[in-house]
Amino acid sequence: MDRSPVLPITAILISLAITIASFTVLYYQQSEQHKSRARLRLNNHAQQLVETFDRHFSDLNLMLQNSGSVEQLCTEQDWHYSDSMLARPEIVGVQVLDAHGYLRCDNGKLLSPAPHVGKPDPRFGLRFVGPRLINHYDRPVLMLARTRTDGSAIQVILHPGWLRNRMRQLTSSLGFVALIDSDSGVPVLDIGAYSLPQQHDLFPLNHARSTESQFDNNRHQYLYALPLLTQPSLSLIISEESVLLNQPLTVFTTQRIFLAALCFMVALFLTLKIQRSLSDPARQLRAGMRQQQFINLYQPLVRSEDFSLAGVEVLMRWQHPDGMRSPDTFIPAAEATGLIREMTLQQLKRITDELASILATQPSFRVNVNICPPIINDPDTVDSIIRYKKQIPGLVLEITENQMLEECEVTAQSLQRFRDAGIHIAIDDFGTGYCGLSYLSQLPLSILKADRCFVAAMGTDAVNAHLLETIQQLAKKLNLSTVAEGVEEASQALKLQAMGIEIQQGWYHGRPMSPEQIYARWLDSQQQLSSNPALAACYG
Ligand code: G
Ligand code: G
Ligand code: MN
Repeated sequence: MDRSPVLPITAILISLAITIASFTVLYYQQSEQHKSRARLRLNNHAQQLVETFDRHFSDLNLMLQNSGSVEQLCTEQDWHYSDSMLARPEIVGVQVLDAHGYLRCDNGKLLSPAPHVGKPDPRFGLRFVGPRLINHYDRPVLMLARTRTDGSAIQVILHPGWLRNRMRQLTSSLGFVALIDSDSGVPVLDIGAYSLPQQHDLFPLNHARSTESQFDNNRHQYLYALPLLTQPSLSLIISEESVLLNQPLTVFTTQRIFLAALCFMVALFLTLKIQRSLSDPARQLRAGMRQQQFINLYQPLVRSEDFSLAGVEVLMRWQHPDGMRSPDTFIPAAEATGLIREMTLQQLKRITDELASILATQPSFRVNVNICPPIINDPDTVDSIIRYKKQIPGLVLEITENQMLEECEVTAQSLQRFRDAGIHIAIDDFGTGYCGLSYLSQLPLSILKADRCFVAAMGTDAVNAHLLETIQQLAKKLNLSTVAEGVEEASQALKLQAMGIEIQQGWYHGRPMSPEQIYARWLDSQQQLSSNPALAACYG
């Protein structure tokens, strides 16, 4: 049977393919996770920084709200207010403006005369100003300011270094962090190379946004931006080079190698198991039976005296998708698995279908079917075969001599039951077995089919040249009829005729053929009979 596909090399290749595929999927998933984690980490940095700024700004807001009047703040007694403000690390200056726009004191120092710097913004609430150039400061400053109910305002100047320090080292040198104007995206304070996506609709920014694309600087970057809660006109924006975020994982880690090895072993185990079950002979035979791939061929059995068609030997073939298979390739497995029983019953059913018209018109038409010990030793199958006697009146069962070796009580009983049912038994390949001859007289047999080697030896000077005659004499003594197999030449056919052998079989008389061919052959022989009434009377 088909044991060839069970080459472990295919199983290994399949398992290897499965392992590589799983490994790739796993690696791809882990890299994707790795990438999204890198982005999340950046987002978290930004959120934490915004929280820090918000915490400080909301403290300042409270302090600006809960301060005294301009007069109180700018008298020497209350300078401790400025001192407490200036003690905070994020503040470098505190300025008090009166409602008319005069700067009344700066860092707790009364200014006299007070310079006019412009009326405070009439809107309440914390506001952010800057970067702006102010007297005494040699560079633009960032301010938080609040206008109070009396129209006066307090401005605190933020320590740019304090802000910058917090924003430092959150990205690589290729990325940047910036405080920007939420409406326009113009940076107020930035660390790194500030740039924006080439096409974007980020501004005005009123909620957290992220995007990844080609930036104005022609680099591919990831960006995350979110407004401050305490000061929504300001947003924090953080950006990093995509290549750095997408840095590939190490391909072979101990964990992944271990998983791959495990996967390979499981895949190999399963593939071998599946292969084994697919190439299981019983499974293949059953599939063949289900798909009706087993067919009958019929080889003519002819009468010696006139070579007219006396019947057929039914020979099975397997029309496998890979090509026609001869019985030697599958009968042994069918016997070993016991499937031969079902196959033989199906074969008998096919005979009744294919030879229906012959069987109906010529009940004496011989139909030789090969059987084997698993059939003989199973009483149910014996029953089933016996039931076919009605539809196939000329049924003859062939069993090889060697199979008689396994002769036992059951065999004898089964053969007797066949005999009682009128089914004749032929000994196939007679003369080649290793058993004695005693069974010939003990078992209910009808026919000896002399092995084809005896026909082949006839007329030669081989030692067995005359054994066929001996077999014929033996058969006569035992009241058995003789069939000669393997007749390949006219000279052999004529010799057998002269010897008085009843039935001949062989390529000379016809090869195993299809039901249609055997039917045509039978029609021919019927016509010959009808043109010869004397013969017809004999064979009717
Ligand atoms: O047809 P071929 O010469 O390939 O047959 C080879 C052998 O297979 C023969 O000895 C024949 O007895 C056996 N064989 C053929 N058909 C059947 C069958 O239907 N059942 C059994 N049991 N043996 C068969
Ligand atoms: O063992 P059994 O008699 O069942 O075998 C029959 C087989 O012998 C057939 O399947 C057929 O293929 C083969 N056979 C039939 N006639 C001839 C013949 O004339 N010569 C040879 N060599 N084989 C034959
Ligand atoms: Mn046979």
